[in-house]
Amino acid sequence: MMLKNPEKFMGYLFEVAWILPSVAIPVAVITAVVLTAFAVGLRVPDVAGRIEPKAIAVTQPFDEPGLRELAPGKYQATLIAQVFLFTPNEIEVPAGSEVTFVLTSRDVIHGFKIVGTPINMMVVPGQISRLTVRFDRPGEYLIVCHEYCGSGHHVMSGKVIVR
Ligand SMILES: [Cu+2]
Repeated sequence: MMLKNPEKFMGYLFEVAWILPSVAIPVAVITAVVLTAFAVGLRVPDVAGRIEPKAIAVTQPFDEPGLRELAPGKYQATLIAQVFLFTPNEIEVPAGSEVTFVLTSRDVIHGFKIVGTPINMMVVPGQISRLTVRFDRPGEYLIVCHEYCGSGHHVMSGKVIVR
C-alpha cells in the first residue's frame, strides 16, 4: 500500500498527526482540572449570597468584621475589602483550625489569595465570597489582593498567623 500509493499513505499520516493531539490536548486539560480540584484541593468559591455595597456597615456579618469562633476549632473570618486594605488585615488562629473566610467589597473588584493555601477568590462588590480552609502548619500566611484595583493595589495585603 505504501509503495503503491505513497501520497495516500502520507495523507493518512498527516491525519493521524492531527487526530492524536486533538485527543491528547483535551485529555491533558481535563487531567489538569481533575488533579487541581481533587489532589491540590483548588475550589471555586461558593455562591454565598448578594449584598448591597452601601449597606455593608449594617448587614450581618459585615457589621462586625473579624474572627468569630463558631465551634471548637472552627472559625469564621469576616473581612471587608476596599481600596487598598482588608478589614481586618490580620487574623490569628491556633494550628489545626478550620477557617471559613467570608468577604465582600466596599468599592471595586478585589482579589483574595492566601499564599500557601488553596484560598484564591475574587471579591466583587454586591457579592459575598466564601471559602473554607484548614491551617495545619503554624506560621504566617500572606494575604494578597491579586486583582488590580488601583494605584495602591501593590500594598493591599494582610496576614493569617497560625500559632
Ligand atoms: Cu488590588
